[in-house]
Amino acid sequence: MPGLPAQRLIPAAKGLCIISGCKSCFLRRFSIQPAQQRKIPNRYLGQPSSFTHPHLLKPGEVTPGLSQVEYALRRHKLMTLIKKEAQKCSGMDHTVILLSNPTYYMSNDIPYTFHQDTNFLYLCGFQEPDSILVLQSLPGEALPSHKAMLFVPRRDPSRELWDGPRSGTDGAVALTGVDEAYPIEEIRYLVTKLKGDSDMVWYDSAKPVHTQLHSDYLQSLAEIKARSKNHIQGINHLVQQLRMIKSPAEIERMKVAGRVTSQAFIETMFASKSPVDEAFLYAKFEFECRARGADILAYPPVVAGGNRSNTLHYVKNNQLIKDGEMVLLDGGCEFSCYVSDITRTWPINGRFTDPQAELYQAVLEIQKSCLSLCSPGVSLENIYSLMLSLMGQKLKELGILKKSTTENFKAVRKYCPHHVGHYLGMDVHDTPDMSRSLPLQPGMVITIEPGIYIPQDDMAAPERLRGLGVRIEDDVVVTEDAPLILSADCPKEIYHVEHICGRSL
Ligand SMILES: [Mn+2]
Repeated sequence: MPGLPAQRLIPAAKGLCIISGCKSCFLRRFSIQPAQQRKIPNRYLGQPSSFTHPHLLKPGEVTPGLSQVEYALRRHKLMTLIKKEAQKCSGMDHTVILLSNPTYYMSNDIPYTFHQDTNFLYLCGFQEPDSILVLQSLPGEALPSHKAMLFVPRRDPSRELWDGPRSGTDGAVALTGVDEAYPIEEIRYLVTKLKGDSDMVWYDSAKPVHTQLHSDYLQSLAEIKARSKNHIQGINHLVQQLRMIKSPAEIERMKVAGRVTSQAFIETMFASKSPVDEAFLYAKFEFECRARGADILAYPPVVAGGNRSNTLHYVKNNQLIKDGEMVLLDGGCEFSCYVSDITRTWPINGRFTDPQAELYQAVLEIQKSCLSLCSPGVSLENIYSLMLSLMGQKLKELGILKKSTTENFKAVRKYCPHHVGHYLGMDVHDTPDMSRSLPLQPGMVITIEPGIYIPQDDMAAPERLRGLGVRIEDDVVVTEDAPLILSADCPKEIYHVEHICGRSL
């Protein structure tokens, strides 16, 4: 926490370290730090800071747009949830353990671009691999009072020569605002202490995100705790519960991601020509996102021309799109930890044929009806049911299904095998363990993405529609009033799409 009184750093124990119980450790770890030492160091850290990247972060921000106070509040809310869950185990001390991601390698010693585990990132904003966040209830104080600690890689000039600067313990504290930080190896002192019976450990031992850190430090703890009933519990579902509802600062981040992606779509539509390689549109879309400040694409985009749009996760993106065909582009970017996920389908030569326009308009009308339902109290499952029944009607009007099939959802699902949407946030399929039956609440962000897919070889469908696939996807914030469409700048009316594409002809 910023501005946390320095005295809070002194443990209640009488001159002994609460982790290992040793006096030298206490002197080193819990000495009162003058406030200025918690200022951002005047040098490069393992991630952008307001000192090195003033164009990205303001003073007091951990990641762009998100302050130390915001992160501290998230940790406080998590401990409040734990308090509710843990009522039956009164008198116990609670410790939350979250692991960062490891570095993944493309080959030998060539790393992929590092991407942080989003639960870990959500709670501290620290962007380095091989780190652990620990939240520990304070002895003698009621939850949610706690101490936040980061265990991070030591500074190491020989490694930093290759990988770039590390934040170190002082940088980690100053940057994130956690109470304390230690070199990663020192987690073993904490683990030893936690083996006792009065400690409840909140840790996802069944599926650790960093298997090396787990086996080096936490496996024995997880095994001991698993034997004593109720002494270890998963934490993932509680973090996801918090992540479902976005704060105003998070919504602001997502607005930027939606706006940037919409602009990238417009530029990509504008650059459409026939014939064109799917790879060209892929590269154009990525360039336009990153040129506007996006960190990376949020997922491998689908750039599917013609009949390939009927392969839902088509990501090869290596075929030529011919004159007269449509392209379906499902793409999004990550902009300072938050993502977008938008789909548009457009004619590559700038003009819809009659059958293309017929199918496109049907999907657009279904999509708009679904959007109008995005209000508090309605669930994604409710919207899905509406989508299936509207789609049944449209498929009959198009001559694809023979009879009105408002109840025959199985036949409809053949033409739209996926759900109407999902939660969106730091991950594309955000908070995946949260049920889609939950009533929507203000602050939730979802996608609405109906599609109708008619494969080339579907002899049951009218010939004019075979080989066409259309999906239209927007990102939506649920509010007390009308839903806020984050991708509103991305054209989707037929006249608008033709206007944008036509500019390049
Ligand atoms: Mn989606």
